[in-house]
Amino acid sequence: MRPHRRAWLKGAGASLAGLWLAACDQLTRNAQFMGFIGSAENLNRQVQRLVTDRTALAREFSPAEISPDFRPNGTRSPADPEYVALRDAGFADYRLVIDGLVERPLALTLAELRGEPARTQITRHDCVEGWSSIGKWTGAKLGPLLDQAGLKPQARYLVFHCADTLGEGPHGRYYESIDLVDAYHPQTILAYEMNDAPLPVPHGAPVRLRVERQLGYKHAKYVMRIEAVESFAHIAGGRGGFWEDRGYEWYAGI
Ligand SMILES: Nc1nc2c(c(=O)[nH]1)N[C@H]1C(S)=C(S)[C@@H](COP(=O)(O)O)O[C@H]1N2
Ligand SMILES: [Mo]
Repeated sequence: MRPHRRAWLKGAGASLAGLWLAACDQLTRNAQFMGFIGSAENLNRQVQRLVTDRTALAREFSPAEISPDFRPNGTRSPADPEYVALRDAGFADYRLVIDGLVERPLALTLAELRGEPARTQITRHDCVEGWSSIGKWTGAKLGPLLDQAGLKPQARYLVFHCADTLGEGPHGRYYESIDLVDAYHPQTILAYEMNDAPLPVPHGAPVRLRVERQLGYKHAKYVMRIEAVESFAHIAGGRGGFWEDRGYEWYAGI
């Protein structure tokens, strides 16, 4: 048995070494997205990136598995006057703005967004509150949109500014942020359809983010503007999102 075991161990060792080499290579290629390891959370993120492949796809499901009662959560109908006016006009005046650290800022109508490279996926949404639902999403792939806008080299995060006010005080507007690894993930889309129908208001009409390797609160609904930034420290509470400003982790990878 011993030689076999030795051979197996050698093989296992070699493939493990290969894995680490691949991971290191991955890390170096992503180096421009990472910056300095300044905090425990950053370190955590680096370790996460070493041991898992962040470009791996989230599991996709069959049409039969779609939840008949996908739960809306958080804001279900924004009362903000600007949103109400857009909604009452059937979102004809809606423009998805992509600006900040980009060469060519975009302001897309819904029709234009629907003309962009798209993807459909059936995925499971996991909320930290302890429920999950499966839904079918169609939307514009975020990566090609960013390439159209032309990210400047300093851009490290995307901030999603939403239309709804969920909390009290000066930072009550919902917002979120993701890094460029998640932004360019093939399943990251700006969804305008849910279960083959236009995205309903409770789920974020007219456009919401689907970032399938992250927990529910990262999936910004009612997206009005995507701002490319070098840092989100100056935005609202400075922690990168509405719930992050209230104590949730910025990195909510699943
Ligand atoms: N603009 C906005 N986006 C949001 C929220 C919100 O309240 N406002 N809630 C978040 C949370 S906690 C979850 S679980 C999901 C809920 O998405 P759903 O309403 O489609 O189920 O949206 C996320 N995105
Ligand atoms: Mo959530």
